[in-house]
Amino acid sequence: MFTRAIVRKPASTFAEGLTTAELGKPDLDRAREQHAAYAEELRRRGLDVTVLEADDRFPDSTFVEDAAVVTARGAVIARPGAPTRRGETRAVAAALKKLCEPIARIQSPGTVDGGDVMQVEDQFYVGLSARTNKSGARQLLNILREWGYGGEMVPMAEMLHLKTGVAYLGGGWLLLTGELIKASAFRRFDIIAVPAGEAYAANCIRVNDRVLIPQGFPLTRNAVERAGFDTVALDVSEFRKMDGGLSCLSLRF
Ligand code: CIR
Repeated sequence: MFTRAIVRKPASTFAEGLTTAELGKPDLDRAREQHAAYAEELRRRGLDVTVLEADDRFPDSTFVEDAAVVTARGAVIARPGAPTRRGETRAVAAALKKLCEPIARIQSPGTVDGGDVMQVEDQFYVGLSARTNKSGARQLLNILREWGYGGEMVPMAEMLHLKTGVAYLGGGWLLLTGELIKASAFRRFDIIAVPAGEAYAANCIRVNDRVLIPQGFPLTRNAVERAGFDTVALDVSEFRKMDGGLSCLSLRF
């Protein structure tokens, strides 16, 4: 069960962030509305939500998940792979200091984006993406090992982040798409393969009694419900335009 979340309001410079999506420019007012609805849904799931103020110096800072890895036994401040995102960690670290301990940090030359890190019970999977390098992954796994967690690296070639293509739903179920369907790390799980054309819906989050799923992906939603999960669909269209999704928008712990 999660009891807390941290989110950060979209910056007014949001549209200047990094993206490969080619879905057009995001509408800032809509993004703000979607963000408020997202935070409200987390509250409805029982979480105490800390809302950090926007910081216009960092267009991608609403994707707060990338700035840290938070566990029940401590938090690790990440070192984002994109240089334009490094400064985002300061405000997130300050917020985490009030909420958890111990706090560890990824050091140069290591890079880790939190979006590359998936927890499954006491095990962590760390994607080796263009953002997370081996040094960062090794540092992270060493810290987590000291806290009693296991973990492994997952090689990746195509996706932005590990959690772009995989979500742990609970009960041994993974939602998977693309290159990760074949990953040896995930063979022991029950798999829901995201149907063709709905790859974006692989970025879901299980929050206590519900799986939050992006709006507009009925095949995936049905598949998740058939596996026995209750779902809630949320509109995150403006975040999708900036390569972000449901998991990226919060730290949950
Ligand atoms: C970026 O490219 O870094 C942002 N525009 C999107 C980050 C999405 N975060 C995530 O998947 N955890």
